[in-house]
Amino acid sequence: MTDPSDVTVVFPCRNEAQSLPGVLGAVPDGYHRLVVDNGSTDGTADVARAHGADVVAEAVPGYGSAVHAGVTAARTTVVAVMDGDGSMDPAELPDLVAALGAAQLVVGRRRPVHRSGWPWHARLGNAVIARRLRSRLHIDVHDIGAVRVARRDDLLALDIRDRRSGYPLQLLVLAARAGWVIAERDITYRPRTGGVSKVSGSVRGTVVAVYDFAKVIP
Ligand SMILES: Nc1nc2c(ncn2[C@@H]2O[C@H](COP(=O)(O)OP(=O)(O)O)[C@@H](O)[C@H]2O)c(=O)[nH]1
Ligand SMILES: [Mg+2]
Repeated sequence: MTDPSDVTVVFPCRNEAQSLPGVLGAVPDGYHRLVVDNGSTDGTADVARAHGADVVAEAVPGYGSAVHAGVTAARTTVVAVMDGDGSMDPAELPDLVAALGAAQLVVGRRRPVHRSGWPWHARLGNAVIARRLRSRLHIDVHDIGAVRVARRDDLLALDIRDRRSGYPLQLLVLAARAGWVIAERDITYRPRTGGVSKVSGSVRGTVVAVYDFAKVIP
């Protein structure tokens, strides 16, 4: 069993000051909280510190850039990566951490509990890509891994190079090629609890994501 003090939850955040108090407050006791801030202008870093998180500032923009900085900065054996927008519940993480015993990578399968919050084009794109991962790489996933739990050393050894939206997908592709055992667990998915979407809820974010995915899809 993993000791909670040996787990760091990495939250990539850009302008998530509204959601962070609730998110950080829901992190299970003992887990380290690490917020990676990418040029936020809404006080994200101060709010994060005030709610018990360590903060890493990353100068290079991009989701993958923030995640990589967080994984690198973590000092625990296990790292979990989760969005800081309130759409996911850190209280569900122990189930995923427990599944790491038999697997090298545990990914969350987002189960929406609300009609809004997950745009149809994002859901469709996600389903199409997951299907392709199942047929081409023979891994049993139904989501592209927006939430991930793994051992830090394993993750760094995979040498994921994508620094934008393609990071989660490239991680799955490289993990499958490396022969990792990949487990999937359901997680609840809600509309974000403040702020605005940077990826699937904006036209620019969607275009960038489709472009980034196309580069790493097998
Ligand atoms: N640090 C950092 N975080 C980011 C960046 N882009 C997105 N995020 C965070 O990644 C998570 C997912 O982004 P979000 O805007 O919710 O995308 P959506 O769920 O597709 O609408 C959120 O916690 C964002 O704050 C970025 O460039 N840098
Ligand atoms: Mg979101």
